[in-house]
Amino acid sequence: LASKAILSSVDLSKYDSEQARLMEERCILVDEEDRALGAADKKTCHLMENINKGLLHRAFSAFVFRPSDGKLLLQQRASEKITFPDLWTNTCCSHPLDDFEQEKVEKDQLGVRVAASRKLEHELGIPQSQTPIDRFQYLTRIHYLAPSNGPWGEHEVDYILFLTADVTVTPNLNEIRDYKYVDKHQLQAMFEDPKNSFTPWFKLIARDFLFGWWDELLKRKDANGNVNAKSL
Ligand code: DMA
Ligand code: MN
Repeated sequence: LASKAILSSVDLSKYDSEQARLMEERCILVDEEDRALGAADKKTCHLMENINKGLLHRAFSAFVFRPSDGKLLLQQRASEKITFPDLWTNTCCSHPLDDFEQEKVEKDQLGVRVAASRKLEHELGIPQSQTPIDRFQYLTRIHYLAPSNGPWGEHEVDYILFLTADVTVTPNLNEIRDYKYVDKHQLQAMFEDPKNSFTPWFKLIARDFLFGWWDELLKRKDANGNVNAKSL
């Protein structure tokens, strides 16, 4: 599959320069069983032209919940994002990178945990000390494909990670426009309001998994009455 991917001539100069630079990151290519096959740059991985030939890479979707009330932290993607700009989505998504040795480690999902902690800091300014990698709860991985705007799209094996933690958010405005904490009813109301648009993976995860897991999370409270994803 990797050998069939072509280096496309799509011109990134009309996009935000920082987001264009980040397209040089190297994603981990995988097969449908999530076996690592090598690496390719983020631009190559996110062109529908290559995705339609079967190019698939590894990703994570992190969901951060506030311990005191179990609310989920959402973000709205910045207009500068090349793929899926301006859409509301879960706390943070990105890719473990071939650029970092630790992020390639598969044992106990170490690679995606390390990547999640790194990107929660990069996108939301959450200090990594507030997102220790052993506190992420791995739930499952999903294989999905979704076109975005223009030539872009996603085709990923996506690891779903929950973290219940008090976090300090200092948004990186090149990555996120807005953020908010919601309970289940507030999220449901957001989904029902046609003024809001959401990423396809967040809609899929919400429909198939999130609401059920969230109920479980809210049932598991520690002695202080705080919810705790670690016990799921
Ligand atoms: C990619 O997210 C990962 C998923 C699960 C869609 P992203 O586009 O936010 O990645 P990045 O922030 O690295 O551009
Ligand atoms: Mn991706």
